[in-house]
Amino acid sequence: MKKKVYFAGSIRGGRQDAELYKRIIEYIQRNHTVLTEHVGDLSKSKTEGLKDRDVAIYEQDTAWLKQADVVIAECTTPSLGVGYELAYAESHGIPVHIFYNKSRTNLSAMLTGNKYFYIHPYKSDAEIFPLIDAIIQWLLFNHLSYSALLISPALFPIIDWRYSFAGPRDSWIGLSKPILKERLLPFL
Ligand code: 6K6
Repeated sequence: MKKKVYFAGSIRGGRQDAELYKRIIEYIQRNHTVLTEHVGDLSKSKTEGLKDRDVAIYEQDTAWLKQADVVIAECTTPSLGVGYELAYAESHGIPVHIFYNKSRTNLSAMLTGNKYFYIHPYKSDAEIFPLIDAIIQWLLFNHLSYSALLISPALFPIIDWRYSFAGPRDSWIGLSKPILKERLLPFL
């Protein structure tokens, strides 16, 4: 299942890490959707854009934030916009993972001190990619457990509890194939 990732990285705060943002975005895009591909666009400078476009940028970015499954932010280059996005995601209950190169920056206490955020200090860029895999695996696992939790009460009336512990060979907690057919059909 494809996850929607909001990648946050500095634009007007400075473009010195834009190359790294691009690599992270491309890595996530192998299997998932990055809503904010432009953050890694190397052709855009920090002075890019007309002020009258800013309202549209704010509205588009906050709409994307609301739909995101996760925010992944690279915060080595400090950015007011990224800081705002992190707080916005927190206020909407979206999980936030923050990466920063600990030899280059001393991250704000407003981020490191907030237990809502998952903070990932790293030494070399290569450490970022396996962590991103783990973050997305965790999201997928949570999604599955949440679906199982929602489905389980629905299964209650169709389970034949007599077979729960010692059922026929083709049954799983009382859900043998004929029982499934007989009891699921009326719901379909
Ligand atoms: C497109 C590509 C480069 O510049 C643009 C036009 N400007 C923006 N387009 C889309 N999102 C933006 C733009 N400027 C800032 N943002 C959002 O704020 C991004 O999602 C970044 O994560 C964050 C960067 O904030 P600043 O304060 O460093 O600009």
